[in-house]
Amino acid sequence: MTPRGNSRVCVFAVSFCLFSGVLTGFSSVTDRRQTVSLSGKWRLTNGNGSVSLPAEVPGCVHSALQQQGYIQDPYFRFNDVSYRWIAFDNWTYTTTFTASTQLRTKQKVQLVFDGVDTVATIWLNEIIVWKTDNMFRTYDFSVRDLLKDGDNELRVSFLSPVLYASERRKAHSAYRVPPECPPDVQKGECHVNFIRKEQSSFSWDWGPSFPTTGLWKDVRLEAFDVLQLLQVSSVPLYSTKICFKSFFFFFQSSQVKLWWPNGHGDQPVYHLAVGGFQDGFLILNTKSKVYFRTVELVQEPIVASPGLSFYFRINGKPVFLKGSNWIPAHSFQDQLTPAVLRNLLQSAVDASMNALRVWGGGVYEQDLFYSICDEMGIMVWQDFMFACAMYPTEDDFIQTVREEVIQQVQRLKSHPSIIIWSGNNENEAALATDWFSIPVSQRPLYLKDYVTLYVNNIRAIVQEEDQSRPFLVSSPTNGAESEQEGWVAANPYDPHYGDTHFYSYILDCWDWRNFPRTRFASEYGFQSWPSFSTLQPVSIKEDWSYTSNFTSHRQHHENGNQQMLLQAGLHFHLPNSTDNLKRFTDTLYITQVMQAQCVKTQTEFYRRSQSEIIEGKGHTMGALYWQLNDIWQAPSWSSIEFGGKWKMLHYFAQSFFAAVLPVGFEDDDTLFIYAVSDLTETGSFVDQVTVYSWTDLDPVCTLKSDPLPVPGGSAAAIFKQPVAALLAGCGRCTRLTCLLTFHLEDSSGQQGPTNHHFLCSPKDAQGLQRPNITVRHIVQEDKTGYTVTLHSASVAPFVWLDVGNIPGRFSSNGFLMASRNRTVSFTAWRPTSVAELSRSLTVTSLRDVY
Ligand code: BMA
Repeated sequence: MTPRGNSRVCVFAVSFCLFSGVLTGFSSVTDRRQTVSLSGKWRLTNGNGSVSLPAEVPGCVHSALQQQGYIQDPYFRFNDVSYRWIAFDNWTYTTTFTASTQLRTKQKVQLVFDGVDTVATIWLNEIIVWKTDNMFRTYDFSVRDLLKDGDNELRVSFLSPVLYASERRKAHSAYRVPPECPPDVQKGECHVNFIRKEQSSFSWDWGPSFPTTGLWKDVRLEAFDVLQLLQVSSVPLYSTKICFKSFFFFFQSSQVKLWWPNGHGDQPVYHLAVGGFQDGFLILNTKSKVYFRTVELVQEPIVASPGLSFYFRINGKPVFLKGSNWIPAHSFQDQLTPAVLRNLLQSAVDASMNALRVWGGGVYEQDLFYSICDEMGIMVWQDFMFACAMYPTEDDFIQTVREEVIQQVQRLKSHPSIIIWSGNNENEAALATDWFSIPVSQRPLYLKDYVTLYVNNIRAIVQEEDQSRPFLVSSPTNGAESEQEGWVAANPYDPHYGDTHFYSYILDCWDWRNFPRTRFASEYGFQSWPSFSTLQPVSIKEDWSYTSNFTSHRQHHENGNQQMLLQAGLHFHLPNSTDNLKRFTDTLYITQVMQAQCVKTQTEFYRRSQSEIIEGKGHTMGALYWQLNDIWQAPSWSSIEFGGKWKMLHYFAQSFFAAVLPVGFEDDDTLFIYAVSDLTETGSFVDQVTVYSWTDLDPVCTLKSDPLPVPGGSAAAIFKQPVAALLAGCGRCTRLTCLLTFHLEDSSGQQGPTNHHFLCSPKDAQGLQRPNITVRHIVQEDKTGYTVTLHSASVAPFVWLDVGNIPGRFSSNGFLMASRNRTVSFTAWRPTSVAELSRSLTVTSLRDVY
């Protein structure tokens, strides 16, 4: 698959099914096919008819109830629990429509549901046309003979997803399929693994329980006559089939421009036109976007290391994956707007990310998500939707999963952004490390179910449908080694193989020795709280303390709130204001400082480990922290709050994912600085270290390394000096009184961000003072752009600018201020003014919270 010389590369975006509504890429159909949208206003009634209201399709029951004023904002305070009843009721959607004579004279009339959530019976004119059981499938039925003159009635009766899951559990009496229920702290529903539905909708450790019901995607009628396809672009191609599985076109690689991940090149697009004729008439004219690239997952022996490598080669070039994990961006998918989606993905790119993992407990994202990733060069690691559980393997369950997988692979495989399919989230690890206390005697049973579902079915289908990208059975996994061990490795977290997930909230996150030197870090992270302006709309005054019922209600991870303070307390004084509100907002701040610094340390460790093998471990080629986005306003591992506001971590990611990055750390009291480069070419870098005293904004001394050639796609030590010697050479410095900043330079000046290294915990720093940061001025630069100039009297770590609920982002934030003046820009996402910004702006630094 590697395109060298004149080798061939495959075309993407040419697999499609003309009339099933699954035309991939962007299409504009100007054929004689007639489409009648049945989306829009429907009628919604509950089980006993006591509630009846208009409801939007696409939509869900919760959204309809809220829009019609039956319920408040489900995210407000404790409403997730108050509105639990909604998911226990059965609900029916009804609409009437007319089907013209002209429509009914077509050879075929299909009723198409792009998404039914989840267990429903569909009636057309009092005749059952189908029963559905899978939110991740489209359903279409031939209905021409059921349509009549005048009004036609379409009715979709849903069963409660919670009761259905529980019934399925009861029916599966032979052995349990754990976990039976989520932990109490999640306040969720049980047996979600028995229903093909967003697994996190029954609650997760970062999300509420809102088991939705509804027609969550479009509904329509499609009427058409049989088509003969005569020509595809300029390539003559004859077929009498209506529906194609895949076309493959082959080009010389030199003929096409390749699609590259963000930071490695452009994402050139080609347009494919398909025309169809019948009886001399043009009856079909569709357009699709086409991109070209290759992907390989390289698992091969490494010198001086047991195990196998694990990295991606894109268009023949090894690429370090930098990014995060994506979860559903809303409990009610119908409320997720294209603008929000685009903004989140833009935020990923703005933080120099080149990859996201669509995590297996959510949903296969909508087409727009992948199209934007294509455009922006975001590589997608696509899980199938199974997470943190065992799953049943009855025939009907397997059948519906098979259809789901076929449809999803066919829908998505034309996107170059998707570089890998993965069978599930953590289910190999759950089995291998016995999360669910399965008796040894029953283990073979569960292993058999595991292999049946992910290997014999999902993997087999993917291999048939899409040979263009790799498939992994699970994440984390030992990959090829797991396969050798019968698909479930003894230790799927083995750093010598595959990818790992690693979490520790107790170990000191400032000590890189606590992190596994893995081949590929696909999950790691720390929690923080969102900012006050995000919490305020869903809470009231009595909620605004770290010990309130609200604060503990929103925390779905056992001991999460305490863990954050314990971790923060290792290096920072905790907020102690006597003003309750200030103590609360300061505490939100300190959790964000902790999270940003922890994830920074861990990510930098992974990036600097890419070229080394130490004690048999290393060659790390991916860092995807957990998690990019939020589903509601609550504490979580995210770097972006619900609503799009960047946490401090996201601002840090801008730097720690930069293409050129200096990384500082200590080993045995020796300071090392590594130059990490994602550039294509070798760069010659010098490292400059500046030593500051906590008391003074004038540097104590500066040091420079010798120039070092650093090949593109590598990390190398550029500076090394025992800390004692460095401080001695610097005069009046000790570990407690001084800190370091450093950056890389080449002949054209500074390359990459300025980084910092603390020589002690800031809580022990001598001379750290309240910096009395003042806002010198705010200036409007253009329609949405403003600059804010700050003045500080002394060194100030973690300087945080917050403009409350004015949406937008700063050019940098949470920074170390080691200069008297600093100007940052602010890009507003809605119209604002200097006056509004001045009123809203607060500036907090570490020394301001205690
Ligand atoms: C992981 C994920 C999620 C979870 C996260 C934080 O392992 O796969 O299941 O939300 O950890 O606990």
